[in-house]
Amino acid sequence: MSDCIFCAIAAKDVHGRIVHETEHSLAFLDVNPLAPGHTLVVPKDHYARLDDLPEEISADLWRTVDELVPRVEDGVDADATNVGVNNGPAAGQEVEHVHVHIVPRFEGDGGSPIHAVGG
Ligand code: IU
Repeated sequence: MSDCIFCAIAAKDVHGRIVHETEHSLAFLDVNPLAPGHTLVVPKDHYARLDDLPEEISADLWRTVDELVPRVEDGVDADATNVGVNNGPAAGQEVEHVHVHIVPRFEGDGGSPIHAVGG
């Protein structure tokens, strides 16, 4: 998609702080991190929502997330991570290109867990 920032990063037309790459997925540091090491994992091709992903690309994406979670935690010496997707604008998705957030968490950091609506 021509005006998509994550497509541009995946195409290397725009600089991203890329930390990992597979055949179908790319991981890079969030430009506005919620915590040090906040990483986004995206499919290289443009898909807006999780249920748009073809099976092979979805499998590659989640395999990449699985591999990166411990690496991100180790990299910044985190105690835990929040891993999540804002899947659609009503859920807070601002960039309409699927991205999985890996947010490092530290004991007592005061950050928010993912809560149920109204929780
Ligand atoms: P959201 O789930 O769509 O709300 O998250 C979008 C994220 O993309 C957000 O954390 C931004 O800081 C991040 N981001 C980025 O890393 N690089 C960019 O050029 C843009 C947004 I625009």
